[in-house]
Amino acid sequence: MLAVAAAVGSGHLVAGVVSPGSSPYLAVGDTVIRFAPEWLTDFAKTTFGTADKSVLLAGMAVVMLVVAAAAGLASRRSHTPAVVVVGVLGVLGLLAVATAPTFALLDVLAPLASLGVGLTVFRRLHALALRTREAPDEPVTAGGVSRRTVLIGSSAAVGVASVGAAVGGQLLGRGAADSRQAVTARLAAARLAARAPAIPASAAFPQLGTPTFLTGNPDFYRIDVALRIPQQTAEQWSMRIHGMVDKEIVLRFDDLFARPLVERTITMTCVSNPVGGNLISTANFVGVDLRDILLEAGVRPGADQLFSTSVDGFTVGTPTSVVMEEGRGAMLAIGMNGEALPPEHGFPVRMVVPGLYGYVSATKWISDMEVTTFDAGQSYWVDRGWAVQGPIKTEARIDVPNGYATVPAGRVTVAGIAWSQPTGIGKVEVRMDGGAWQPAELATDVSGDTWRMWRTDFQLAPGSHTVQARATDAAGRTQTEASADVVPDGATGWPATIFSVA
Ligand SMILES: Nc1nc2c(c(=O)[nH]1)N[C@H]1C(S)=C(S)[C@@H](COP(=O)(O)O)O[C@H]1N2
Ligand SMILES: [Mo]
Repeated sequence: MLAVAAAVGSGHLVAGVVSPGSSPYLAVGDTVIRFAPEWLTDFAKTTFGTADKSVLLAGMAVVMLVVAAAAGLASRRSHTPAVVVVGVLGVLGLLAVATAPTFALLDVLAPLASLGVGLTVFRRLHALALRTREAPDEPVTAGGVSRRTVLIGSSAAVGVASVGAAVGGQLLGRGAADSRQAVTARLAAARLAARAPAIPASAAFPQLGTPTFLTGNPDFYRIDVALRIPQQTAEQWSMRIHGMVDKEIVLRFDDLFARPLVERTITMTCVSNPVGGNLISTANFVGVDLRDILLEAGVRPGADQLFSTSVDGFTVGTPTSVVMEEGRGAMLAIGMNGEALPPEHGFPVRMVVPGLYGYVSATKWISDMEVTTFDAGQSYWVDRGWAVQGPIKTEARIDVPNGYATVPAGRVTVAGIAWSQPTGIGKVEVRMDGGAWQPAELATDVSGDTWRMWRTDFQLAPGSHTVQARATDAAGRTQTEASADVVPDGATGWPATIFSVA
């Protein structure tokens, strides 16, 4: 039991230093919640309310102590049963951390520390206990302290250190989480200069198997090269705008709140999204207009690149002309779907520019912006061979039927999404087995900056079928049939799905 406590405590401590979300104990709890059946999470919510997570964590502690006690009793002679149990618990912690949606590479440190400490503490205490059982009163120090006293003292020390480590980890990791909670409360109380219009129910039909219009924060696609999720507080945040400007500006978090806060519904897309891929999501972002801030700074002529840097060192080069376009809606965002930005999506501040792929526009954990030229420096992904300009390409995706699904003969619904930010979708056409293109029914339009759902029906006989789709933007430009890989500037081609009718 002491070994398990030491494992949990040390993991929590290391996580507090590296990244609080990587605490193996908390990660296992989150994993249980993620994979729990809906009836169980509903039951927990109605029974325990907001204490549901604490109840789960306490329950986990009880289960672990019972398992540890049993393993201890089974290890009165050989250390094997307990080593296996501590090892399995440690590996579960590691798996929970590694599969978390918030995982970043250095997150492995906490569960590895946990595993190492758990095994070491067990082996040491177990060996000491075995020797004590043979000769409890044998003096082991010059002062005549008995082996039994050493065992009791060591056990007490491990117990105290475990609790201390857990508390320490909790205190160390609290800053950013508390700050984020405060920002969420502040956003809820803030009077926005402009709210995003409510999403009409007719803008989506998730019951068909297409996405909900707004993507929940935990489901929002995530792409970054961060080794750990930066743990900055809003109070620590600042961003300097400098370079080819008339006047340098240093923004602090409160300065953002002092400006008009606007809410915009924006579909973000990753350049690495293959045809048919899911690196695309939609959220209501709250933030300030980046164009207005740059107008105040006074961008000098010729400065065609906004070179932004994240606290993790990642860099992004955004075309100045796009950000300065009137009505484009480029923003420094602080809110996402009614809360502060989640840590993994850039808390406290990120950039969002409608119509540009994320790698040239969506700097998370932003900390600096140099107004410069494209000739003067290359951003992270441009340096690695990706295109300098990253406008989002018009694409359609088929969501139903699933590839290789078998559906009943008769009327078959084909449905999906299409996007062409910031222009918007004007038409989606679908064809079956190379036949004539037929227009799909489009869901209610929300904005050119967002995706648009589409659906249509076909009368189908049994056999194998191939359905294709193509989107046309609101300006009448149809997506190209030419299929291209994601490198260097985004995938193209008509999506196709092969399925069976039985
Ligand atoms: N700091 C930082 N910001 C980043 C990235 C990154 O690796 N690090 N990736 C970019 C890429 S490629 C994309 S597609 C978007 C993804 O944002 P999301 O993870 O919030 O969906 O963030 C962009 N901003
Ligand atoms: Mo991306």
